[in-house]
Amino acid sequence: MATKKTTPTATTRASSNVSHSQLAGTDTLDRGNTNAKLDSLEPFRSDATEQALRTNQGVKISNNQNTLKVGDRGPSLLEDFIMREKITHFDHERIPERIVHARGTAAHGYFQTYENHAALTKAGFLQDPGKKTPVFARFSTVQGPRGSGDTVRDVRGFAVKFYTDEGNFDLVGNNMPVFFIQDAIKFPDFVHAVKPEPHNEMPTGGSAHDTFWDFVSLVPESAHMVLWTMSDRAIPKSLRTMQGFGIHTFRLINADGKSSFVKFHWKPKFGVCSLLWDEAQKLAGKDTDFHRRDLWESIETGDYPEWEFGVQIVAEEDEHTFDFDLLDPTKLIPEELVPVTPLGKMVLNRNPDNFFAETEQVAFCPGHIVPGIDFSNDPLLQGRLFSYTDTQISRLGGPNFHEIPINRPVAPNHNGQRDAQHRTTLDKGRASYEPNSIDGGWPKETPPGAQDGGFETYPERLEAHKVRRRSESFADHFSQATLFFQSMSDHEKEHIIAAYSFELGKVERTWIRERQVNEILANIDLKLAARVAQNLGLPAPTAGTVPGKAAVTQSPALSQVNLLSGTIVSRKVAILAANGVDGAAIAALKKALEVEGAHARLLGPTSAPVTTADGKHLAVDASMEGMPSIAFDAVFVAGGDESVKALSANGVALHFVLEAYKHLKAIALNGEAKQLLDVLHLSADEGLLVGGNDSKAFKAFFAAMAQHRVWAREPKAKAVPA
Ligand code: HDE
Repeated sequence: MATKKTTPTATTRASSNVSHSQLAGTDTLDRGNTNAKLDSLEPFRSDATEQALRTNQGVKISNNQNTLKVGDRGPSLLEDFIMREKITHFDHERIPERIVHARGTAAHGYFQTYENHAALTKAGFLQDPGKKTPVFARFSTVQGPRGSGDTVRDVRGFAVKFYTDEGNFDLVGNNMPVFFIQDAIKFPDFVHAVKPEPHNEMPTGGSAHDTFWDFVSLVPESAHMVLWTMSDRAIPKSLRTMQGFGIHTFRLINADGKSSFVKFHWKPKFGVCSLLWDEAQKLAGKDTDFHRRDLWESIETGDYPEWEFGVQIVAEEDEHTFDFDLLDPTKLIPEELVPVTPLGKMVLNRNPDNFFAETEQVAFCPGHIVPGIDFSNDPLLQGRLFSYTDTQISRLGGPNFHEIPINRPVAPNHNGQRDAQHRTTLDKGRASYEPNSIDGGWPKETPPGAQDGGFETYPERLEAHKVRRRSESFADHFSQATLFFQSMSDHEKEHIIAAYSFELGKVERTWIRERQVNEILANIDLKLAARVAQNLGLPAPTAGTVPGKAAVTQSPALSQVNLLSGTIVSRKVAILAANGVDGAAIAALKKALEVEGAHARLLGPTSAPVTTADGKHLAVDASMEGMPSIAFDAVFVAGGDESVKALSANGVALHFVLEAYKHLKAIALNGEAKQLLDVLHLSADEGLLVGGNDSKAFKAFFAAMAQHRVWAREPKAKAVPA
């Protein structure tokens, strides 16, 4: 029997203005609810199960294989409205991709406040700990087009739409807490410089080219952010192991009208960690969808990505107590000065049904705020408030993009805005203006109030001249870059030096390389400048060019070394096996991993099952070539004499282990597999372990995995080919 299933016309009609509103406050935010339940609450989710194939006008189609022709071999007829409708629609299936952040992936979930934060803000979604607010979060790279690789060196967008009862709140942030420029008017210049060069449209998805380094070496305000993008933060291990930041200073306003300045933060439950550069480059080719796939699969397997949402709070009267300006988006507030106050958590637990309708059509805007939240005068934020709505008009084809299902607010949205392209709402009544005396005066304004009031802007007092100038308080471009560099661990510093050397090595014009080293890096850190200069064959600068930096201390909160989760939950282990493998060792490891919440994949020389030493057949998940070591966090080579002999003579298997070694991953050589140390000329270390199937061996293996990488191995691993 057919379940629900509306006809296409009924779907269109039902989709006006009901949307997610019925979703809020229901338990559909928890996974486990059937799709049927979601379908009935969100009638725009169309399910064709047991439905006839029809035209867009609802006519049943009897033959979808052939065009209407004059005889079997004759010309086609213009009369064929079925073929014309189908081809016309197809011809227009693409919309412009986002000008930046085109490559993205997204998921549904919910936000839940830990407690009532009424003292800080009157925003409704931060009041009731029993309430779950639906969210849709989209993560993206910035530079590359829609089809570009996930693991390129780039900033990641971190945009969250909260469907609150008081309207949509969009927190459109990044995975880094600062930005390249201080004023919105420079954004087109910056983006033109970082995008592929105009003559040959290269490179795709990367900043290692002349125009980018030309611009940033001429614009010292970019120094801090460029340092972040040369750090491991620009090659995150997964989207769920990234921090997120609102970047700009915002305001939170409570019911008494008291305002506090805040910086928004997302802290991931799975810890913060990154890929290695070699791994990232290989993944960009071997699995272009690496991050997208991880997000999707972690939700499907129930390892729900989760972040703690928090704020750094600065009292209104403390606005000028820092040695930088709170309005300057190239500065962060060190967490050691102002700790992050946790407010609630976000859990992503449902994948989209349709990439285009949801991930592609979602339209974020920093200007989408709700009562209890307000902007600061950050000149970058102020420009963004204009840009996002403007861009949707060409990207989504008109000013009615808020009616696209994924963009519809939970709250009702009646007003006098009418017509325009793609209007789907059928507004009743005759008055599309306010005030009116025809429709009873509706819809009417709501005066501001403690709760449920109309939006009221914080009445900040301003008195100034109209000027086209940069504030003097924005002038120090290097202190925080130095703070960031000096807060890195040794291996993080090495990665930064290597990244600058790689990128600048691709720059063709020597004067751009020199300017970056002498006028930017030398002002950040002379050792950094000297090492990069050496790698580029340039003389090392002996002094910076800019005096007057703030006293720099350390900020341990900036180093990823201090941000691991400490567990191996959701980590992936490759088990290498061939015929004759010790089946008991595999079973014991799988069981132990399950207890820890980690996952195992059995890989064989081919996709054919392997036979254990005691004659059992084990299905493999993939061949070692099909799922390379870069797709895993750790490797377990199972014992068994015959199996280990076969693997020792198999170039793909040996490369698999060597590559994992080079990428500083935990490797356990079980039983006879310890022979691989000799075969590969490696020696055991704190993460290259030799052992049996006992809990002691597993414990050591898991402890090494929880460290994410065996950093002590890094200098040695450099000599290993892979
Ligand atoms: Fe954006 N940015 N941006 N941006 N941005 C866009 O909006 C813009 C900036 C960010 O997943 C565009 O819908 C200007 C900072 C994210 O759909 C566009 C300026 C931050 C996303 C736009 C900035 C961001 C965008 C392109 C300087 C971090 C993807 C398509 C004043 C706080 C959202 C679109 C998604 C997307 C403009 C700077 C984050 C053109 C003018 C700073 C996460 O409107």
